[in-house]
Order: sequence, then C-alpha cells, then structure tokens
Amino acid sequence: TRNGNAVVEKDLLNHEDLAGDRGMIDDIFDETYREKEGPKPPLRYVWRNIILMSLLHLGALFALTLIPSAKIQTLAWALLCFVVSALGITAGSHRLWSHRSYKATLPLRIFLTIANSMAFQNDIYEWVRDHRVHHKFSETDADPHNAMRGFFFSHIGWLLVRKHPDVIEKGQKLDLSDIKADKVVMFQRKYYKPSVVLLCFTLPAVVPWYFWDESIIISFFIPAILRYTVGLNATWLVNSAAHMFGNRPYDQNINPRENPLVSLGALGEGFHNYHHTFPYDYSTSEFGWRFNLTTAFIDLMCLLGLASDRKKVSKEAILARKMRTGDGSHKSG
Ligand code: ST9
Ligand code: ZN
Ligand code: ZN
Repeated sequence: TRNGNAVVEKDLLNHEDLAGDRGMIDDIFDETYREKEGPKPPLRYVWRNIILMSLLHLGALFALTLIPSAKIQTLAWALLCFVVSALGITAGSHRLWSHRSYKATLPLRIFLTIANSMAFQNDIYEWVRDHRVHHKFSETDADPHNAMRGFFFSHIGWLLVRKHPDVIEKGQKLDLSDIKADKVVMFQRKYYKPSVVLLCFTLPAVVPWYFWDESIIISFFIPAILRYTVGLNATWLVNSAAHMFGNRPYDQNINPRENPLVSLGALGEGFHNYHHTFPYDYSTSEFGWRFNLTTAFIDLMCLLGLASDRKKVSKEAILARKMRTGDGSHKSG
C-alpha cells in the first residue's frame, strides 16, 4: 500500500505528540481515486501567462548582467527579500496553512501573510487548495502539478495551461473550513493584487533607491525581478526535481525524493520523500536544522512565544516506517 489512511493512522498512533488537535486536515494520500479512462483532455494554453512568464525570465537574465554594477547593500537587501518571501511560502502557506503542522499567533500570521504576498505565488487560500489536492491525489490527473507529466509540466508548465478538470472536481470536495475561518488569510485574498504590487515589486525596489541611492534600474531588476524569479524556480524545483531525483528512504512506492540540493535553495523543503510520507511533521524532514532554515525559524518563533504545538514524528515511528516501506538507502548514509 502507498501512504494511505491506514498507514498514516499507524504512524500517528505511534507518536503521542501528534494527538494534538490538527483536526481533519485533507492532505493525506487517497488511494481509492482512479484516473478516468480514455483520452486526456487537450492542452488549453493560457497565452497571457506564457507571455508574462517569458518576460519575467528575460528580465531575470538581464538582472544577472547588472549584478557586477550593483552596490553591496542592494545585493544584501535582495537576499533578505528572498529569505523573507521564501518564509512566507515555507513557514506560511506550506507548513502552517496547508498542513497545520504548528500553530501561530496573530502577529506571526500577519508577518507570514505579508511575506507571502512578497513571494507572489497566488494567495494563501488558492495555494493551500492546490497543495492539499497535490498531496491527496499526488501524481494523478487530480494533482495540479502532476509529475507524471514530466519535468517541464511539474516545474512551470502547469501554470501556463488550464487545469485538468479532475483538479477542480476533487479540489472542490476538500475541507477548507480552517482556511476560510482565518481572517488574515481571507483579508489577503480580498486585497491580493494591490498587496503584490506593493510588497513583491514596489517595496523591494524603492528601498535601495531611496536609502542608498542605488540606480532605479538595478533597484527594480535585482531585488524585485531577479529575487522573485529565483524564489519561483526554487519553489518549482520541489515539484519537479524533488519528485524525480533522489533517494526514497521512507517510502519507495511513491515518487517524491530526498533532494538536499533542492532543500538548500528552498529553505528545507527538498526532503520530499519524508514530507509526502509524514505531511504533518512541522520540520518536513527527520534532521532538524540541517539544510532547513525554515525549521530554525519556526523554532525561534516558538522560543519567542509566537508559535506553538509543533507536530513531530517520533524517531521510532520513522524507523519503523523506513524498515517497512523504505528503499534501504538510509543505511548507507
Ligand atoms: C506559483 C505557485 O508559482 C507555486 C506553487 C508551488 C507549490 C509548491 C509545493 C511544494 C511544497 C514545498 C514548498 C516549497 C517552497 C520553497 C520556497 C523557496 C523559495 N481546487 O486556477 P484557475 C476552481 S504562482 C478546487 O484560474 P484555470 C476554482 O473554482 C505564480 N477548485 O483554473 C477557481 O476559481 P476561484 C504566479 C479549484 O482556469 C476556478 O477553478 N501566479 C482548484 O484552469 C478557476 O481556477 C501565476 O502565474 C482546486 N485546486 O487556470 C498565476 N483550482 O479561485 C497562475 C481551481 O475563484 N495561475 N479551482 O475559486 C493561473 O493563471 C491559473 O491558475 C491557471 C489555470 C492558468 C494555471
Ligand atoms: Zn510534492
Ligand atoms: Zn506539502
């Protein structure tokens, strides 16, 4: 069996810390779903997205040529914007809102929502909906970035075409009541477009120009355009590379892999065989802070009293799962 409900329940029972009230979060693989028979629906290109994504990536290439002329403060600022916006995805829409793997107080949720708009990866509500359906129907027609359709589709292609009807059909049956009940998330959804203009493009560009007289071209292309494009690709590599390249120490029957390189760029999100096996673990990895700035951030937030209730799978449950369904790679390293 793949990581179906029975298996997950067993892992849960093995660990008392998980008995906390995560509720019935709809992120567990559903092995009863079958893809529809017959020919697949034809691809329907979304030319607006194809053009905008091409322009964005051309802009990012141009930005690379500007790096040697940029001030050091501007590069440091771009890196800071990268880390903050990435945390809005990893600690925010992913580990907090999609998987409910820890709890966050109002001030932290406000910070993560601001960081999330800076990352411009669709509003939290839409991200969570797509992500829960990705876990529940992983690598089928109902997975928005189904890696069975190849590297390009799971990386960026899925954002350039209309969704497979099964994504929408299955997605509409998900329980999103916890997300709808979060006023900060629904506020962001209401004001999403202006929040992106302000936080993803304007703020990153204005700071270097205003505070240390950086040229307006460099201010716009490096901390805004290049930082945004790198953040998108680092995220997309989780869907593409980490579903294809790496070991499967926890469950060899699923495609997601352990990919330390992806983890490095995605602040800890590349341990993807672990994550699909134990989606409720707040660290998305067995190894704490190793290649995992997001886990360090969440731990710091707990220390400051801004977060609590981290869900962690016990070492014993992890080992039992490795022995039962792993590929044996954990023994060699
Ligand atoms: C981006 C997102 O890049 C990246 C997400 C990556 C996920 C990563 C996962 C890995 C985990 C680890 C995290 C690592 C992080 C590392 C960070 C390090 C830096 N369920 O979508 P529409 C319905 S975004 C239920 O338009 P189309 C719904 O009614 C980049 N229902 O479908 C909806 O209406 P509403 C920037 C669903 O027409 C309606 O259908 N953004 C679901 O097929 C229409 O929805 C862009 O580029 C569902 N799942 O269009 C925009 N889905 O919303 C890209 C849909 O009102 N998107 N419905 O309820 C689009 O333009 C379109 O979505 C489309 C499909 C053209 C792709
Ligand atoms: Zn995945
Ligand atoms: Zn996930």
